[in-house]
Amino acid sequence: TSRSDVVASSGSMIVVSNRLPFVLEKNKEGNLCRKASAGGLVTAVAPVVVNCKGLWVGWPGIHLEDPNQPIPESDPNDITPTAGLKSDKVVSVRIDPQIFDSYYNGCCNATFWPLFHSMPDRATFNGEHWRAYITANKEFANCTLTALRKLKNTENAGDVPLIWIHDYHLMLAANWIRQAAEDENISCKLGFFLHIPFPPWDIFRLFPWSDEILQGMLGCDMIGFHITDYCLNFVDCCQRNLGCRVDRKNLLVEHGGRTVRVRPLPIGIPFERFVELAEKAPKVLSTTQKIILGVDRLDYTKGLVNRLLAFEKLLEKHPEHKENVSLLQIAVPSRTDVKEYQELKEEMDQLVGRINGRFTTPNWSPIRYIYGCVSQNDLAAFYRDSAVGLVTPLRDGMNLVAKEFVACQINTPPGVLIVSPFAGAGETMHEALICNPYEIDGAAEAIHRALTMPDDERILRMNYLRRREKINDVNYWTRSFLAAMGSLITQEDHDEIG
Ligand code: GDG
Repeated sequence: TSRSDVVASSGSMIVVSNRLPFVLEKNKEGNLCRKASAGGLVTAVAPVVVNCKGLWVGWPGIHLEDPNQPIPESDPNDITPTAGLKSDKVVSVRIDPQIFDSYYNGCCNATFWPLFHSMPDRATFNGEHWRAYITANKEFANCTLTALRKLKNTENAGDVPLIWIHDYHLMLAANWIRQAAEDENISCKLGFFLHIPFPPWDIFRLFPWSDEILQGMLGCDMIGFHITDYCLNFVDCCQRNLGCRVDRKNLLVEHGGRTVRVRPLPIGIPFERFVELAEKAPKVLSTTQKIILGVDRLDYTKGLVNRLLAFEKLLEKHPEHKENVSLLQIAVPSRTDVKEYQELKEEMDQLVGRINGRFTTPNWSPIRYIYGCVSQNDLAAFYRDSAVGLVTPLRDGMNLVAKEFVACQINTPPGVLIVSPFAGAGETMHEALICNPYEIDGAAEAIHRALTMPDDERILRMNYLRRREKINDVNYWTRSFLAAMGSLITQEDHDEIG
């Protein structure tokens, strides 16, 4: 970590997220142990929490039978950023398994996920799921208060702790935390970040309890979204649902005698880590064909069906690519308990079979489809050695795959990134080829253009893309969030503290 990479919070911090930064599992001997999560978010936020002796509140990934079961320490060989998070810095949230199912699979993933991605036809509206969401959010709020009281009684006492709540699972918690903290005379700052899009008002108001969502979020001092569009949607909803006074230019909402700030804070990736992975990863693709790469959770928002159809159209309209290109699609199993996801799996299996059946020759198959997860090393090698990165969601908060692809483009000439304008990434990665995944012919043409793009144009576009992501990496994002909360410690302060 170079000096400029140091991110520190001026006070202590409590991160609240649906999942802890690791999951608990039973090993062969039946003992609980931690399994670290490798995501960019955890990598960026965990060191800040560890440095400021902060706490992390979240669900541990399994339903613990014994309420007093202690959280195990990390494995001594664990070198991930969460290893520094000692068990007394972790507050694990326990929720009745049935309630958890209605909250998580029901309200979060069958209601908010499709609705916030502007796919209301896929959303179910169910009072029981909503009540479970309220119960779960109350439990997260209670655990956060436990964490706050814990901080008040430690060496950190005296500073104003920052509470950072993550994502659509926890949109109600802030207001309850604020009220209870006020009642107990504990001061704190509350911030929220939404990792998915915030929908326009005419979609948002389809949710029968939409006022409660806004009131919950407005318990914060600052609310962050990836891009300005989502900020404006939120401000709009506050004005139209709740009648709040708002300032669109400065992104402010007046509510309950307070002014809540709203900010676009586009997330980035650990850029240098991906460069390093790409430099070290051994070659795994032994092929003479050019590879078009897709990497996604198997989710209907990611536009996978449209992508396969566009690739089929490419082979139809530009037969010169037959036997010369392959589509490598990695689809990571996700939310397999939800019906929509099981149906999508079926649809993909059939479509891959149909297209491969139609075009395969004795020496070539057009689609290589991996339903599963690959290692970080292999992923970096795929990113590095692909000619085209195909990121075509129908809707996506940001999309980190687009950013990881450009970070790994260390070869000359580099590959070409294609990105959908309906992803947050499409909003900022201007030098990518922008492609509307709804129009299959146009998408096929975009792939053709990427495959035939001259080297000098590839180099120029990729240089710009890489420069931007290198500067605006995930540490920059964390710093920006802390700065927006007034909690960023400056480099000078940091040097003084030593
Ligand atoms: C949500 C928002 C927003 C994927 N396959 C493998 C693998 N991955 C990793 C990727 C990437 C991550 O998973 C996926 O991130 P995305 O951003 O693409 O998508 P969501 O999971 O939907 O995330 C999204 C994000 O939150 C952050 O705010 O950008 O819009 O929906 O990091 O590398 N990793 C490994 N093997 C795989 O097979 N190791």
